[in-house]
Amino acid sequence: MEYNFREIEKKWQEYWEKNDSYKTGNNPDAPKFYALDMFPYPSGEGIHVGHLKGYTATDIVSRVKRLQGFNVLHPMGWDAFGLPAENFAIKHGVHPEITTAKNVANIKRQMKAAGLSYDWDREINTTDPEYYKWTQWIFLKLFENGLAYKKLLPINWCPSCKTGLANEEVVDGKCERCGAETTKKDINQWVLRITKYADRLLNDLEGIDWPDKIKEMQKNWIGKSEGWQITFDIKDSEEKISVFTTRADTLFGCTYIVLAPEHHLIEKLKDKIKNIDEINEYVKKAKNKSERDRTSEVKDKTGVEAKGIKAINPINGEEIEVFVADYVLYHYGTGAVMAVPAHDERDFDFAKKYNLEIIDVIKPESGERGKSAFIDDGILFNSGEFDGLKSVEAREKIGQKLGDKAEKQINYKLRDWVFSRQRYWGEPIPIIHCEKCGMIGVPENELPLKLPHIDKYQPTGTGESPLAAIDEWVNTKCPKCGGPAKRETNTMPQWAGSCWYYLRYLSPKENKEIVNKIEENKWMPVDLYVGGAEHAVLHLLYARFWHKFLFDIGFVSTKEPFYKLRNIGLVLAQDGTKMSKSKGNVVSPDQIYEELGADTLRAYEMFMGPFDQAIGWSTNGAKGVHRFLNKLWDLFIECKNNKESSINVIAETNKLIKKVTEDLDKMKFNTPIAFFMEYINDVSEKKNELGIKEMENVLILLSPFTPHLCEELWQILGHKESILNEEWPEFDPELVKDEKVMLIIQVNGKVREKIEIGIDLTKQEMEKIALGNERVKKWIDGKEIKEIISVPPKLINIVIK
Ligand code: ANZ
Ligand code: ZN
Repeated sequence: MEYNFREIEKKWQEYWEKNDSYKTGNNPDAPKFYALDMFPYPSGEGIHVGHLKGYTATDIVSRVKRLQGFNVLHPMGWDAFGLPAENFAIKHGVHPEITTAKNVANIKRQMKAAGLSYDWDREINTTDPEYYKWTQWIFLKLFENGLAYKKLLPINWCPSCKTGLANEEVVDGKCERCGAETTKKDINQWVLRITKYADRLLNDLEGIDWPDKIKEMQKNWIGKSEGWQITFDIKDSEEKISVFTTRADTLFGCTYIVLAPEHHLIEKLKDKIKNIDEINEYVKKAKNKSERDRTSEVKDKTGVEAKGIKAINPINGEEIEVFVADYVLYHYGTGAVMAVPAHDERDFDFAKKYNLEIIDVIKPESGERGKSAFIDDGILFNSGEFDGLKSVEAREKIGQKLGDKAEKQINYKLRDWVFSRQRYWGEPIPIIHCEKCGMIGVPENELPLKLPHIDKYQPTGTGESPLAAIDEWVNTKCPKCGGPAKRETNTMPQWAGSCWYYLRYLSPKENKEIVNKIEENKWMPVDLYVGGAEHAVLHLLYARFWHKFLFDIGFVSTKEPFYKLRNIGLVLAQDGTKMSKSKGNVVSPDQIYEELGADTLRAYEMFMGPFDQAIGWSTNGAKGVHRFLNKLWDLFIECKNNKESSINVIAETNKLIKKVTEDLDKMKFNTPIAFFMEYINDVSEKKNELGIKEMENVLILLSPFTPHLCEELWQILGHKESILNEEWPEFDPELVKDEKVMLIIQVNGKVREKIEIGIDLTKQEMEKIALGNERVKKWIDGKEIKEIISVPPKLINIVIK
């Protein structure tokens, strides 16, 4: 018979709620543990089983830590501003305020039904004015410190979302949100100076326990590269061309220069350039192309020679041609490149296409070079006095030799963060534009600057947000001179609220400072942060930036916000593809709660496989876990009046404690379930040997995975108090030792080998070990085995002809 999970789960959820069971711990003598989930945006579809995989894992860790005596902070909230919420509202024709509230209520219900142990007293919502007051406050601080500035920039524009985007939000040339191809648009933008933190964002990755993959992605995104800026004179001109190169060692192989189409020298040299009309035509076309098209490895490289001008290679005085080509980007380095076709692939393709000279100057230290560009470091030749030097050394020497024509330089790929959006559903940027005084921050005591409630919140597409149309809101007084002034009408991007939410949980009602200092000292940093890998160079980079800024101005005490990060592997659909609404293959937790129960869902999601791997959902797999829970239920009910366990069961239980504890420490959630299954199978064979103490220990161990079932059985075993008040069991080291014996292997009665084996090996296992043993093989190889006499666990005699 099935245990009545529907009734049991409801009963305990009500009990926990009524008893405030998951209040944040405040025992002054206990160590702390801050377990954080990436908070969801309140989508109308609710959460799916993929979300729950992550939430269950942090829930298990939180429950284990509580049982181990930690004060645990395990909060949840809503990332409710931004495009997803707004797009949902537009699609359904209901104001985002209303849909957001409705969706929050639904997801909260789903979370409670999963038995997640959040402290709901600390619930936060990024759209709550009392919350975004502080988001705006951080913006003001950034502004005061020169880290927020407004600039006319050609930025990425999504024609479908009708807003500007940050570089991080453009993936392969497409809008990260809606997948539309992005274009460029010149807009006056708020930009945050994240580049000032590039070095620290890079170096501090060292001290945090994050997956290598994510660290690598951040490193590449920051893209630090060290090289030289080299100046080329222009023949018969005062103008000069500076290039950035990481390969100064290849300077003798430089056969032409390439300028980005946007390069300012084109305008300056226009009288000298004989084919200026052709160049201008090319420049116009290039400006409309996306960065992706321009830098694509596979696309044909195009360009035009600037006829009539020559550059002079500073190392040997050679006159070389100058091209304008769009594979060189204006916003990287100096916007100009010294082309070395023999050793750079893009230059090689270009030189081949336009029949330009290719001079080899680097050869491999050993072996032959291939036919196309040889891009590795090697040994110099064709390079005058530098011949024979290795690349690394040559870069330094050539750079030095150039004197004031070369300067060491460090470049970053990271760009400043384009921070304003032309959309309604976001935090208003708290700035006032006054004709006399310029840009003035809204005075702190006037925060929050509330987002006005309007009915026409659809994006305009004009490059201005819908707020620009509300005259009463836009027109205001200058806080400095009192004269007429206008409000900034751009809003913040959806990443703003999530940049600091982990701090708000520490003092969710605080209204005097961004975070209460005592609480901050007590809880930071986050000990475990779990979420999807898709945030690698978005949220996870932005939040580190803001945190470092708050550290600099003295509001947080740690350099990094998230000490340990783990990524959730996707839960795929049954057929191994991504779950998506359009394919109709999304598994809703609601349906599983109803059919198999929340405990089964939790345990199954952990059992699916290693936590960080993408694995397909299997309803049969979930049913298998359900059968296991039923089996455990039946067994414990049957044994509830047993007294003491046999020594064997006690030893087995101790081993279980050890294995489960150790694997949970390593964030392994699948193997513990397998251990429980093995254990229950074993003791089912010897029911009268299973005593009360061992059942209790098993229930405590299992309770983080299946809290409802364990509470119920705990009560059935006669306890009045909740299992949450128990302590995590410890094992007796004496009882978990794997016993070993000496196995003697004979061949025709003569001892040929002695080895240690586990005491509980079967006869077949013993024989396999004996026959596979190298020493033994020498005696039996090529011989016919007549008989094997085994006396487990100590003796084997192999009889040969
Ligand atoms: C000469 C050279 C020779 C280069 C060679 C490479 C290999 P990272 O590591 O990405 O910093 N470069 C510089 N500025 C550029 C721009 N604005 N657009 C496109 N390419 C640019 O790469 C630095 C290298 O990228 C530089 O070193 C430069 O080409 C190119 F055998 O200079 B190199
Ligand atoms: Zn003014």
